[in-house]
Amino acid sequence: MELICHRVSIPLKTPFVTSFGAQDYRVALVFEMKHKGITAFSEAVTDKGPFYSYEDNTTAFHIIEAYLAEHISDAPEPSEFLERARYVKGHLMAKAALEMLLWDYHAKEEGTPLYRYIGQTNGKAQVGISIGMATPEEMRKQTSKAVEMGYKRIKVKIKKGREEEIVRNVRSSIGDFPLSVDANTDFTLEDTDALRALDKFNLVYMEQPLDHDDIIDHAELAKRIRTPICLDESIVSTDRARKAIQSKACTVINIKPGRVSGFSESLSIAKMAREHGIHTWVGGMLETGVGRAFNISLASSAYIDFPGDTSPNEKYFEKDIVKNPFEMDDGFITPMEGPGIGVEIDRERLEKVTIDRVRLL
Ligand code: OSB
Ligand code: MG
Repeated sequence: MELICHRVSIPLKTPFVTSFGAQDYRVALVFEMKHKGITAFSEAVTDKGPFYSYEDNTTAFHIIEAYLAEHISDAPEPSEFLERARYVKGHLMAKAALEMLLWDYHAKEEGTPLYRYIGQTNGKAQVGISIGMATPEEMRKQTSKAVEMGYKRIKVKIKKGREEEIVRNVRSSIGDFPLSVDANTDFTLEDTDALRALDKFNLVYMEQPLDHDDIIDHAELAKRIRTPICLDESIVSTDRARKAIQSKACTVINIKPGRVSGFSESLSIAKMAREHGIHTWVGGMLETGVGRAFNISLASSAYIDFPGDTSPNEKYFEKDIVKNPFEMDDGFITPMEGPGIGVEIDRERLEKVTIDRVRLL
């Protein structure tokens, strides 16, 4: 067994601005595992700093190196790895990176594309776009271009104090096209009036308005406003999703496999949500082609019913680390047909963007 962590830094085409800051590079941990003639890949969704959640690249690397890597040395099934890793509390993004590496490995071992390996599939993913904050002119331009390109839903980032101006501007640019907003935890219940003022824009949902680990206040907010609530940061497990659904804190869930300890938990959240009539979609974290391939495989699952934040690679990077980027056709992306995630690593490009590389096993 060989396990390598490549830390890469790739410039984004345009800086991505959210309520928690502006990002102009994607700094990612890409994992490569070689075992019994099979090479598997995965990517941690962490980035440079703990701004989306408390994990970042440094904590994820530390947890993986010190506590997790040894548990994949015999390439166990993903569920077996999670069982072995249960003694490590939290650090779900670190766990997800290795859990997904094992899904790619086992799908490749079977010679099956990951999107089929995980079970019932629609065969393709419905695609939406996540657009960062920018000047009003720029946001009008980007959102109307997204409609023309065939995206099935547009989400725009908002922050406290700019929410109404942003939504009014974008609404007037795209008419009644499906639109959502993502606050990335910028508000509190004291901002109820400001959030209620968005009701008139007929949003498909409002994503994570309140604190990153909150359920109770979201349930209260849901009673006070008409816009449906979608939870992202707050949903870290099936158990947390169950609590959110029971307390009526949300009617939509953004599933990011990299946030919830991987594919096993993602599928379990999606199945439970569908049983309760809760909508699900697959989010993104500006992943390279490696993480993107996982997201698109999951987004094509029959248990996912809403368009995700899974744009083609070219939205993010001039040149990705994969040779076979995704293309969008009529608002859909088809997962790769090769075994596992099906991406071919561009070794020359990977070499160029690598900051450092550590062999862990
Ligand atoms: O909250 O969904 C989010 C990007 C980085 C961190 C958090 C989020 C996002 C996005 C972009 O919205 C989704 C993507 O296009 O990858
Ligand atoms: Mg979000």
